[in-house]
Amino acid sequence: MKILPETSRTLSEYLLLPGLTTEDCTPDNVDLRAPLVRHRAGEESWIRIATPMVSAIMQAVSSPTLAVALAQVGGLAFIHQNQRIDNQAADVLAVKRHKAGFRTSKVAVAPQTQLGVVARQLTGIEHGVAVVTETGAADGTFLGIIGLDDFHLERHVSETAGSRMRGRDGLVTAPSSVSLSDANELLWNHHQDVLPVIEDGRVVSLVLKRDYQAHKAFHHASVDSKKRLRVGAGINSRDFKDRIPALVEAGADVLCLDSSDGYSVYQAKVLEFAQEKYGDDVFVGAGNVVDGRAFRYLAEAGAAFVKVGIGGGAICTTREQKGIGRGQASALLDVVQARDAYAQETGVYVPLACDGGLLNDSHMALALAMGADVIMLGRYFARLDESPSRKLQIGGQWYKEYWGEGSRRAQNAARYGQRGQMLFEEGVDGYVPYAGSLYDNVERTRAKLTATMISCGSTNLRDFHRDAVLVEVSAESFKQTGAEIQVRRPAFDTAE
Ligand code: MZP
Repeated sequence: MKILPETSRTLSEYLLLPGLTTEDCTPDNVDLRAPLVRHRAGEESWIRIATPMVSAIMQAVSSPTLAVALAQVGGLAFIHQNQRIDNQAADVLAVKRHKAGFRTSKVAVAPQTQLGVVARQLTGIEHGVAVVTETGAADGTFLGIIGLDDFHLERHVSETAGSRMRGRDGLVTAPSSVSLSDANELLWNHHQDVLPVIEDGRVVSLVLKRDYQAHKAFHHASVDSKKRLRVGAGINSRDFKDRIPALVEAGADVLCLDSSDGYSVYQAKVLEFAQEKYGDDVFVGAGNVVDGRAFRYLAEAGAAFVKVGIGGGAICTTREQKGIGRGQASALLDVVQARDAYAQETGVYVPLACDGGLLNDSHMALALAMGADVIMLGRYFARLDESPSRKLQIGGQWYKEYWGEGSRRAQNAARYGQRGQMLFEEGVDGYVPYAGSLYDNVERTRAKLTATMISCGSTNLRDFHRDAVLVEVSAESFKQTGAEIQVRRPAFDTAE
């Protein structure tokens, strides 16, 4: 037994000191691009993303809809592996086949939904229309469209979506094979503001006239050499011999082992399999780890990137259940040191994803300053319209469901199984406050990260890693930060 001569510290225990802000440090000059997969140190990574944010490999987080939205704003989602291989491959394919100009993010309501509820659901939704379906779920049978212009809240207060919607019989729709230019043609010819694209009686996407007018372009989009959106996918160390080929075939850009504890020979075996079968054509990330030994083991086994973090996730109870974990800051600082030493020795840079327990945007800035290349987030994305979980109202507030992969609900035996079954839980099943659209949230987070880097005098993440100066925060400083004040709720929280 050995006890490390250090205290396990969280990200909240650090602050950044401002650096010299020069004329170069303008928002337009700040480059948030991050490497995602291993490469020669000092050179560019094969896969770089313009927004250093990736989504957690979780049922409640990474759906194709979220993956499309996140890739559009420059991040990357990892479609979760806690599902049948063919279903996961179909999710990956859906993202790779996504067509620009077709919005997959939809608000859906049932015909019996009260208009007051429809109005609240649409508040803050930039495109302002909801799909009416038989079940009220986005993939239910399509009945019509309803937007804020279709009703007057006071006049129609007691009416329902079904009574005010534009029914499917009166609407021009298009099949999923329609091209964007044909879709726009239909919109203009039929004086419609929205065109539902239908497959098997269900809406698969919407084309909006206002997108055409706004020439909506995603300047940071994560795209491959064929301009298709990029997407990642989770794998496990059990069915990898079947899952990896199916995901590669579907077009996944990068894979990642999904495990709470990645320091194992099982991960090395998966990496070896991928290396033997695909050489350098397939990238497989590994983890999670919390120290330099584990990083080196996975880097030497060929990991494309390594994920850092055990026990910090918002829904995680691993520390209570198994006594395993490490404060995210201590884990990250240790692994960053090992990553840099490995790069120095071998000339190979293995990027790091800081995964779990980031409670606010400043934690992302701190993690990037400490040396993380990208941030993996679960709770952050679960709160948004694009996540696959249900949105519901509790005590007048809107929430979205969020459950851990170690919870009974997820039944993720490949990640958490004890002898192939789940004998105890390592995660909880709960709700997180609803926070609106991914597009708005990521834009705001990007603005905050940019502002932090400007204050610290850095215009790119490499300089930020090198030049950031951090201090530990005393318990007294914590108290001061928490001075009692009744804070006015920000407008975007009260929108619902
Ligand atoms: P967070 O962003 O919600 O704080 O954390 C997300 C991360 O928590 C995931 O990427 C994963 O590593 C981890 N996770 C997922 N499920 C559990 C669990 O049930 C968990 N214990 O710890």
